[in-house]
Amino acid sequence: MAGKDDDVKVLGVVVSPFAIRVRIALNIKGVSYEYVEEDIFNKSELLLTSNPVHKKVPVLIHGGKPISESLVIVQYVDEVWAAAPSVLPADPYDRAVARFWAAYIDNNMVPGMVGVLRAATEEERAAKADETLAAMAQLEKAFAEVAAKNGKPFFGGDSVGYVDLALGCNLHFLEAIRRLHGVALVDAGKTPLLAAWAERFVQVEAAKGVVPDADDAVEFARKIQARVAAAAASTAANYTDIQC
Ligand SMILES: N[C@@H](CCC(=O)N[C@@H](CS)C(=O)NCC(=O)O)C(=O)O
Repeated sequence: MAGKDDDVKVLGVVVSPFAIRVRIALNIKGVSYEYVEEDIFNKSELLLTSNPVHKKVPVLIHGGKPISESLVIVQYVDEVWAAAPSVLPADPYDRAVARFWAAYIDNNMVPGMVGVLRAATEEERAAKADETLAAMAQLEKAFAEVAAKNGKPFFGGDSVGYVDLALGCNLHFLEAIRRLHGVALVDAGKTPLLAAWAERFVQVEAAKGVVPDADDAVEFARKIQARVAAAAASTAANYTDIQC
């Protein structure tokens, strides 16, 4: 078995929210790792063989063994580098609640957000924006409960935890949506607690240098939109299979 700090590699894409959450988790734990930038439009052999089922980033390769799915990876990182600070709460009930909200983010908020970016029509975009806003309102309520209970700055308490990672890794895309489509999905008017939380999240040391500038997300979103448009115009090529 590999030593704990041996040979840790992350296959990612700079703007990928899922890769970002893994990289921040490793930073929280103080694990040094090699970061390998993938081109998801032209996947490397290493990615294809490391994640043969989904063929997606991120993949964590620890001591030569690959692990896929960002939330699974974050839990693995938390268990392998178990010394504080921990990412998931210690209490089983609190852990279950954290997993619930992380799943909610990936199953409800992220598809809405991606839908806004990939929408073929303005009607579709508005519907996806509403979907995302509804998810944001739920998350605002969840965070209000955390704040009412202990007045802590993060879902994880005094420091960034599992739910913070799950949500915070999307902030650059939320800002890209505001710039590209004028839709504010986290803002001081509608979600004041989350807006303040987002400002704190990007200031966290472990997130610095990992959360990309929204300009990068804008550029990536434009690339995806161009592919969606090309796919709509062509029956021959299937360009829409890339997800982010
Ligand atoms: N559920 C996966 C999602 C990963 C994902 O969608 N990654 C995107 C980049 S943001 C990707 O690799 N897309 C390539 C593709 O769809 O073929 C996770 O949490 O790791």
